[in-house]
Amino acid sequence: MKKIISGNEAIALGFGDFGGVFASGYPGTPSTETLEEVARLGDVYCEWAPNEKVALESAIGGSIAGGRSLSTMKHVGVNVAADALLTLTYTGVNAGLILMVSDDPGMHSSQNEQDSRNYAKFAKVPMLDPSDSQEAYEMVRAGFEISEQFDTPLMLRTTTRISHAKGVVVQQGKIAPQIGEWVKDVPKYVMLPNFGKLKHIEVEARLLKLQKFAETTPLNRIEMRDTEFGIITSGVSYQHVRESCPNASILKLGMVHPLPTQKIREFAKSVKHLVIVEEMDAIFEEQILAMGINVEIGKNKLPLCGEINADLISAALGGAVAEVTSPVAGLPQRPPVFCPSCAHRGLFTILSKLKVFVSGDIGCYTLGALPPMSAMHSVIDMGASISAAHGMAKVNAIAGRDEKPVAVIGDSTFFHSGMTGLMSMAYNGGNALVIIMDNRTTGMTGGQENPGTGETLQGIPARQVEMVPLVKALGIDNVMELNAYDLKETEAAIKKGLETPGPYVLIDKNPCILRYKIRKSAMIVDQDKCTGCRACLKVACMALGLTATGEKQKVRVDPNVCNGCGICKQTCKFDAMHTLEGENNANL
Ligand SMILES: Cc1ncc(C[n+]2csc(CCOP(=O)(O)OP(=O)(O)O)c2C)c(N)n1
Repeated sequence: MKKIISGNEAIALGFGDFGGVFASGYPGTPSTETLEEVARLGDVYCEWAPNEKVALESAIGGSIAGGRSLSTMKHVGVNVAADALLTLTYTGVNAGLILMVSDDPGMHSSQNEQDSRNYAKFAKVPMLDPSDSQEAYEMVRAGFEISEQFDTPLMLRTTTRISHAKGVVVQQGKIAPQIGEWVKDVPKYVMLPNFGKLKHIEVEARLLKLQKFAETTPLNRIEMRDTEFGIITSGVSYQHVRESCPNASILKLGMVHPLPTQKIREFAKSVKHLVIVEEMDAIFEEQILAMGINVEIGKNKLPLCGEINADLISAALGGAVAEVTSPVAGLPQRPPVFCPSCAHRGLFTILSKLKVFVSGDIGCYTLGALPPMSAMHSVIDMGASISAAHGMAKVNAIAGRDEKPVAVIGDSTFFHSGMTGLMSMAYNGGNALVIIMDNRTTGMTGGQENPGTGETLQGIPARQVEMVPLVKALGIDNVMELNAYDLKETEAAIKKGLETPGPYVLIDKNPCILRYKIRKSAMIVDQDKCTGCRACLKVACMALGLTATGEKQKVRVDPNVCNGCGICKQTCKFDAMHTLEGENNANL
């Protein structure tokens, strides 16, 4: 059967078709849809984990118990799961185990630009790098086979363009899942030093075997054409190379770790100029240079940062570059803002007013760092808001500074890795105000379920973790609830939290408007009362605009965009804003 699907959908389909039994992941662009698609298959078990470490460890358990397992995450998720990965490489697997990781060159939706091929090298595990949906699908099968044949976890890497671009996939025959034995094997699975030492030797030997395999597998193929330029490439870069240099010879690497050194030598000898086209780090290039092979064009002409495209390759090879007209040329810049009637807006309106130092985190609320709010002053990684605020407070105390930092974190991020930071703050006598924006979803990545939503990935009712008892159990005595739609209440609560010595937690429990499809009637502006002072525009809502140009410009509301939260109304000193029914919708 033929389908036109994205790389993520193709991997999910492959998981269903090639004997997949257990899948666990944590959302993160561009990987998220993979697990959602596995859930849609209906007949394969899958679940969201609270973070990537848990996801990978659960998949390890699935593999040990004999089921082909998959763990999905974005590139930075591997940092979280790395502790498990770097020892999993020693234990190896029982049934095949694939760690799917999606990189984001160009940082379309990420906090850094990280090349996961480094992890394959670091963990000494094989990695496959598909260049379209068909390959993504087939590499699930190859991945399970390699994982089982070599007793190793395997990393299946995508990048944004492979994860999200659609292509034709021809489905192959379905392999029914076969669950293997669940055996007790202490030297294999108990990584005490005496077993670990032996396992390390096995890992090095396995790598040599994998390298031999890389020489002959059809995953790595030479396409001989004109011998003027020979290009070594993989993943989406292969597509850009085909587009920009249709006549060039190519060594297309489907298995990007370990490298087929013999094949590379032969290919290099057979062409006049050797070129390496790889996005982000010079992983191939460094290894090929270390083999004593001259690379004429590589990172000397192609960027280390951002995505590579056909024009960049063409320019690097001295070819004619077609003039590119940006599809957005001439359009006004529009920075991202909170959705209309998002509760985060209420919180940041006040944080901005109070001019406190906000130790931020990763989620929709990170938009609070942008103008006009400009009320977030550090964002590092998931969970860092609380631990960093704790460190700031300690140093502030040593320096004799009387300012209490504010940490802002979402529910999904709190469950992911904020809880341990809060526990540390309680344990170590910290002094920060922590605000948990519990919108009952993982909003930033599209509204996924999490342990606080009361539903599983499949939408089945589940045990719901309650935030207040959880925070108290972590050692926090001062826990208050907050309604971020009410600006006065929010300001008072934050001031109280800042004045009270010691850790103080505020929890806003307003649900995500988008995820829960909450619709309220729009505001209207009484044009007779509006003075055009623009105070309301400071809440940065895209539903607000100005009336026609002229001296007496006033504020207007776009009723198709406004969701009637009433935050703007609370900033109006002239009582010019009302809902259509004339009522205040502030408490949604
Ligand atoms: C280690 C890691 N995993 C996943 C992501 C992707 N990601 C960004 S924000 C976020 C969670 C956002 O949810 P929440 O904290 O509840 O805030 P909301 O967006 O709902 O306001 C996720 C999963 C990431 N940036 N880093």
